[in-house]
Amino acid sequence: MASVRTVATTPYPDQRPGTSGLRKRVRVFLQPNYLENFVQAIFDAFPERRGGTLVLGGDGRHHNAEAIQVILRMAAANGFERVVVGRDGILSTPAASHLIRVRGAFGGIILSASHNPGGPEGDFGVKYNVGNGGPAPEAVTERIWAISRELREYRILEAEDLPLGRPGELRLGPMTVEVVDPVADYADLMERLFDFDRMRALFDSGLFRMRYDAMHAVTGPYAREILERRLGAPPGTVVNGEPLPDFGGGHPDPNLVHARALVEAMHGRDAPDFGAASDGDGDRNMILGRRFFVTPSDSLAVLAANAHRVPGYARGLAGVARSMPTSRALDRVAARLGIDCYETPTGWKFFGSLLDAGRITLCGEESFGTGSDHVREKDGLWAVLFWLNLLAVRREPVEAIVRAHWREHGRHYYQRHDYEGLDPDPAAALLEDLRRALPSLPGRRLGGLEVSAADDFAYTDPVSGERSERQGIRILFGEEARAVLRLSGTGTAGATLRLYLERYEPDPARHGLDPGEVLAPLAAAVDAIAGLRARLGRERPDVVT
Ligand code: G16
Repeated sequence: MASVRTVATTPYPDQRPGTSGLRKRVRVFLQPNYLENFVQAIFDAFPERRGGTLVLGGDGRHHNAEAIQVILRMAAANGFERVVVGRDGILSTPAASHLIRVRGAFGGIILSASHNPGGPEGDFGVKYNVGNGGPAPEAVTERIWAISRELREYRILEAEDLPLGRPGELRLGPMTVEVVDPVADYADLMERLFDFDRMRALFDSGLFRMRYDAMHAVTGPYAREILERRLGAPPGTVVNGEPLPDFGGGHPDPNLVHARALVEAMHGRDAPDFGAASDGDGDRNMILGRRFFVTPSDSLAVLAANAHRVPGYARGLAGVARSMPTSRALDRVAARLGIDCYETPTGWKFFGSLLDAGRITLCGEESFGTGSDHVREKDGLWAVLFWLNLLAVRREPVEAIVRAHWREHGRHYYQRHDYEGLDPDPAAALLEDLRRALPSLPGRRLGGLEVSAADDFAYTDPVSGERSERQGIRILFGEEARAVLRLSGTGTAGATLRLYLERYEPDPARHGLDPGEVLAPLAAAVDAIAGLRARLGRERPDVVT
């Protein structure tokens, strides 16, 4: 009979979850009891967990397999009755969210550092999702952090590793471990939302080619099942489809910089019609047409404007939401549709209450995240299938669809500039000084535009009443332009300062300009106020997306 061991431990001071769970270098997680402490803090935050079901899985990165075994043994020692775990410990983030919901689980633990690199020198992470399938809200993550700082012991079952390679039920002490196919339920859900017959016909026509880059991360098996098997796309449509613990040495972040091979293929002589990619844990997406990049903000707006063409959303949208730094292209669509558009702080967790209350159907972020009320996480492959459904209905190139959208609604030129690996103190001081200067900005002319308002974004959740402050500095130039500055909450090395630039252009004759050129005066104006280059000692951003 397996016995429970109570192990004495010392707290770690640095286990405060960030924008999306606890993310650290693998070597940080390898410190004695580091993982165990955090998992025990999660469990202790929920005394009512006893007898409940936990969903468990991760993106397969380095340390995933070992951590899954530890968490299983700890769940058995902490009163869970059942753990539903993906085969080999694998689940994409959206698939985990779906499983939590369909199983009525108490919650779920997802092991991932999302788009951050993996491998022994890379990153690892632990996220806790609550019973609605979404990331734990801030009140919960703060409670977990408080418990972690006082933690003196954790409980674990003494037992051998379980074989997780085949679906079926296993026993672990008093607990049942149910190993499930990570793909099946999720693929069925996609089949209910989208018009698979029409999408199949698009591939069958022989007039359409697609390239999906799984970046050697978790979505490979999902994309192969859905695109190549259920929709009949030719084999080879999915590239880099084998999940690898180090993502093949790549940086599984689907953007113009890190998904370079896909971007080059989409600009090549024989480019496919549609290109897409997803990230480490499958919740991000990038959408490309032939020689054409769709910004995540535009993608969200286009999906909202076209939702009525897709079966799962044909009944109309209850409302929509975007994170504050995301461009305001979505707001224009919402105004046209006569529905509400909510502006939330960065972090998917802020959409959960709006989705649960039925106030919104679609939501998204500039950080390559788009989703809907089908789960409570952003969903990379879902966004790709939404686009594919749209292409199958409209039978027009991606670029034509986006340009038509701009003609109708105007174009929001948009860029995000990331300054990475900064010394945290000067970066924080820069924002602090800017915060102090905010009252003096309105009325000033900068880069040919007049500042209409400047503030530090604060949000009160309209459903829960929860208040979140200091969520990013906004410098507004009326409807015409906007600059936002904030520190990232997902980095693991130093600080990352993000500058988000947006400029609205209603005139279709001016929709073909280079975003970098359109936004350069705004970037220079921000530099003049905040002193980015001088104070950060950087000539230019490390990544522009
Ligand atoms: C996470 C969050 C997103 C957020 C993104 C960037 O995504 O879930 O809501 O927009 O990080 O956050 P930050 O700007 O603070 O780095 P993911 O895909 O990394 O889980």
